[in-house]
Amino acid sequence: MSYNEAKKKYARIGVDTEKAIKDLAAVPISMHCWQGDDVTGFETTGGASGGIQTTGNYPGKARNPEELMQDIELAFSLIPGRHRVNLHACYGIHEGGVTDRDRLEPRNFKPWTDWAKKRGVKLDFNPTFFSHPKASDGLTLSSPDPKIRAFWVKHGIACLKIAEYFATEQKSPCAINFWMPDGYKDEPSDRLGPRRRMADSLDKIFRSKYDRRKVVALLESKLFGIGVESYTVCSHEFVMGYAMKRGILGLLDMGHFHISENVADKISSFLMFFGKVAFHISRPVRWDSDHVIRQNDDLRAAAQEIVRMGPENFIIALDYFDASINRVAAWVLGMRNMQKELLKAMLQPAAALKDMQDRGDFTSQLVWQEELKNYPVSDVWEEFCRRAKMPAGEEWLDTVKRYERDVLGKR
Ligand code: RNT
Ligand code: ZN
Repeated sequence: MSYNEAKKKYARIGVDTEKAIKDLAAVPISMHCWQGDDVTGFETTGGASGGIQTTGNYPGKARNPEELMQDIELAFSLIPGRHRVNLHACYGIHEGGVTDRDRLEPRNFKPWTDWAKKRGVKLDFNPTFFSHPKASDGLTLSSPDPKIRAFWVKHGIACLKIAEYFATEQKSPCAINFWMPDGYKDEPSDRLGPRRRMADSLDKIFRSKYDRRKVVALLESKLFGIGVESYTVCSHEFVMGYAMKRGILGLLDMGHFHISENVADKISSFLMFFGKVAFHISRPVRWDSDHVIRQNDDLRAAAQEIVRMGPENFIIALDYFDASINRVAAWVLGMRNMQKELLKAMLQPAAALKDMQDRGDFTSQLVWQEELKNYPVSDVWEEFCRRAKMPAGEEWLDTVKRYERDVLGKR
């Protein structure tokens, strides 16, 4: 079917494909720099630690800022639309010795802002509370040791300043996400103490001077991690309560809940009480494995909620790290999958479906939900890509393969 036929078919059910194409082009997705090098960063050569883990050793990973920037550029050349890059504090760029996390400064990120300006991308940020000797027992802001807490409080404050610097440089807000791995492997004897210490440390960080119009602070919850199977300080309830009370935003990561929980169902409640929802789009397979996102039911459900509630009310960031496949392909595939699911949701007759629900016509609702799955989404996607001058189908992989041969393979 051609785009024009698809357009007519959608028009018959009250869906405007032109509007969908325009709307999709306006949704920025924050692409996580850490897929490019298995969450290694530029401080040490060790890999990620602290409840997260990459598996695989596919050749060609980025070893320095130049390589990472080059790989991101290639990925962006195959992804329609204007997107953002999400940096972690461990991706600071150091000259003449590594500046420790508590003393990081905007200057450690100047090459990133220079690069971002040149490429026309905006940056988001994350403090890094893991892969560090002072987090080797998995405790940071909730540690019983006041010196350890003080160190990480300084890190949090330093990162707020860096996020503010990004916002100033890019003349638009920067989202900064706080995720702390803190927790215990086995049943703790005190669940309250660590949570009190965590809240107190976070208070110290968020009471520091930063411009709340420029910096959008997020707090990410988690159910468990490797080595912290029994207790995670920043659980969902802790995050909901803290964020609500202190006027910051909670962040939902799709891999941080019980595997049978429907994360998409949480969105509407978050939106009601926070006004905005921040998301880490990920894919857990049996555990928080951070696989590359696929066009599966979970992603479909999340994208539908995002579209129904207005993408402008969301901070959409990807969070996965697969080291067993080409890392640039992992980015491109995940970003395009997110966009495809958003497009599918934008091509639904939302008002009609809602009306079926309200009328109690669940037969029609079920039939329509299924029939819509076979509507010609791909023709609209192809048109979207054609207008953005981007490859519409799997031919993008040829470019990545060529890059693998000519660039990644020589690393
Ligand atoms: C870990 C969290 C966190 C990290 C990134 C690297 O479980 O999901 O968001 O993946 O900060
Ligand atoms: Zn996450």
